[in-house]
Amino acid sequence: MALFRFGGGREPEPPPAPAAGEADQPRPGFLDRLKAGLAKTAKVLSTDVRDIFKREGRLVDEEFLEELRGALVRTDMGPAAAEAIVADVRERLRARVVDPEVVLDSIRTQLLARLKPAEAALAAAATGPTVILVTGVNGSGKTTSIAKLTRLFVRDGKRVILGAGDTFRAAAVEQLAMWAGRLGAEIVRGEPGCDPASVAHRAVTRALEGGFDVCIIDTAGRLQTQSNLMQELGKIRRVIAKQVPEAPHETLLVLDATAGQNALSQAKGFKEAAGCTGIVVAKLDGSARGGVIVPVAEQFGLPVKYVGVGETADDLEPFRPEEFLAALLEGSFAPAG
Ligand SMILES: Nc1nc2c(ncn2[C@@H]2O[C@H](COP(=O)(O)OP(=O)(O)O)[C@@H](O)[C@H]2O)c(=O)[nH]1
Ligand SMILES: [Mg+2]
Repeated sequence: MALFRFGGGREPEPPPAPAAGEADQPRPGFLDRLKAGLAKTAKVLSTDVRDIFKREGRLVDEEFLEELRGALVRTDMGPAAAEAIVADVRERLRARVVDPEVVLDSIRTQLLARLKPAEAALAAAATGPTVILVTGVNGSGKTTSIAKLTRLFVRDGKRVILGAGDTFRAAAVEQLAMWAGRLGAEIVRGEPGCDPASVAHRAVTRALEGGFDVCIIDTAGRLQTQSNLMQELGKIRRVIAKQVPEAPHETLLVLDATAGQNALSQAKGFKEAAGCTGIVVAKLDGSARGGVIVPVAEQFGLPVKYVGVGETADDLEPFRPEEFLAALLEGSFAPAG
C-alpha cells in the first residue's frame, strides 16, 4: 500500500514512501488555525505553568511539582504522561531556581516522545481508488471530517466520490450532499433506511468505473458496545474488500476531543470491533482538555492521522506532533531528528 502525500498535485509517481510527516508541509495559515483552535488547552498548559512561576524563576520543590502535576492533569493528558513529566522535572531540576521556559521545554520533549510514534501518513491504494471508511459515535464529527478531508484531496487535484452510508437519517444524507456540492465531489446515495453496505458497494463501483482517486464512505453513528452495529461495519468492509483488494485502505475513527475519557473507550472498542486503522481527533477547538490526544495516541497502537480544529472545511490537517506542540505550548520547536 502507498501513502498519501498532500501538496504533490498530480505528480507522475511519488518517490519511495517518505518518513511519516515529512512529505506534507503545513498549509500557510494552518499553524494559526491550530493555535486558535487549541487556545483553550494551551491556556491550561502553558499559561498555568507560567503562572506557577509568577513570571520570575521559581524553586523546584515538591510544592512546585504538585502544582505542575495539577496543570498537566487538567489537560486530560492522563496520569502516565503527567507523572513522567513531573518525574523528569524533579530529576533534572529539583532544588534549582529555574525559568518557566526550561519546564515548558521538558513538557515539550516528553510529549513529543509520546506523540511522535502516533504520526503516520494516510494509506493509499497503489493503483485505483483509495477507499476510506469513516466511523464513530453519533455527533463526533464524522460527516464534517469527511468534508474537510474532501477539501484536502480536491485541493490536491484528486477526484473524490462520497458514499452516503448514514442511511439512518435523511438529514445526514442532505448534510453530506450539501458538502459534496460545495466542495466539488460526487455523491452516491440510497433510499432512506436502506442497507449501508449497498450504498458502499455502489459508491465503490462508481469510483472504479469513473476513475475516481478517492472514495470516502460515511456511516451512521454507533456505540462500540452495540455489537449488531459493529457487525454492520464488518459487512460494509467485506463488501468493499470484494471490489477492491486491500480496501478499505483506511477505516478511520472520528473522536470528539470534548468526550474526555469516553474517547478512550471508543478508541479501544472501535479498534477491536470495527478494525479501525487510524484516528481523526475532531473538535480540539471546543475543549480545554485537548491533552486527551496523548493517551489516545499512546494506548491503542492506532495512529492519529488528522486533527480537526473547527467547523469549516479548512479546519483539518494531518497530525504533525511538532506543530501540534508548538501550537499548544506557544513556543518554537526544533523539528525532531
Ligand atoms: N467546533 C467544532 N465543531 C465541529 C468539529 N467537527 C464537527 N463539528 C460540529 O459537530 C457537530 C456534529 O458534526 P457531524 O459531522 O455532523 O457529526 P457526525 O454525526 O459524526 O457526522 C456539527 O455541528 C459540526 O459542525 C470541529 O472540529 N470543531
Ligand atoms: Mg454524520
